[in-house]
Amino acid sequence: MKLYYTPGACSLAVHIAAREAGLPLTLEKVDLATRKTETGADFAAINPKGYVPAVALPEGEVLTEAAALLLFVADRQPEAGLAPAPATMERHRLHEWLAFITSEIHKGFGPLWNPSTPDSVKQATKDKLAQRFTYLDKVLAQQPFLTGERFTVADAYLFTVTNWANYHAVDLTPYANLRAFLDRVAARPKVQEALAAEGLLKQAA
Ligand SMILES: N[C@@H](CCC(=O)N[C@@H](CS)C(=O)NCC(=O)O)C(=O)O
Repeated sequence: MKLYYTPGACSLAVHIAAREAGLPLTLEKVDLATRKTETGADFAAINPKGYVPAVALPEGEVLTEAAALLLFVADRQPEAGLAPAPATMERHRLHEWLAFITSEIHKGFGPLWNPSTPDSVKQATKDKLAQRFTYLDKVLAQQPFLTGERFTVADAYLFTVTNWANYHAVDLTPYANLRAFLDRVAARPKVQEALAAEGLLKQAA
């Protein structure tokens, strides 16, 4: 499968999940400003919604939406254990986390990416994110990953979007458990591979 991605964007979650699953993956970078891919293709013709992530499947279909893609990746390689079995309570909990991350954290950062957002709205956005991070910090005080002891695709997603705090001076200092979670996920070899492939690892001086 081919992942259309932009370095560090929400597509990174799908990238991490695919590597964790051991799925064969090719990457095609998208310039969101020009809507062109690195091979010169018109991205709007690939995903008319105009945003990453998008995955072109070997069968010829293009699938979009981070949460849907994360479940797709997990289900394509169930033995990797990145999602509980369908129709179990554990699976519903995973859906619950994916919906929370999409709507409260991923889109919770939305106004901070827009240069025309007034400062007052930026501050209100950060205040709301702080409430969500406080909640996550309490959950992660009890367990290493969102659904418990096991890394799932929801952790790849939370890792990706919480790291946007670094771009927007959102202070994560109060959330020791959340910061420990970010370190725990960052230390995973497949996560390091994904970060390196997207050019996101700092070079040693
Ligand atoms: N609803 C989509 C939103 C994806 C999204 O926000 N993508 C961002 C990068 S993280 C993007 O490509 N933004 C460019 C745009 O919206 O034009 C999803 O959940 O996958």
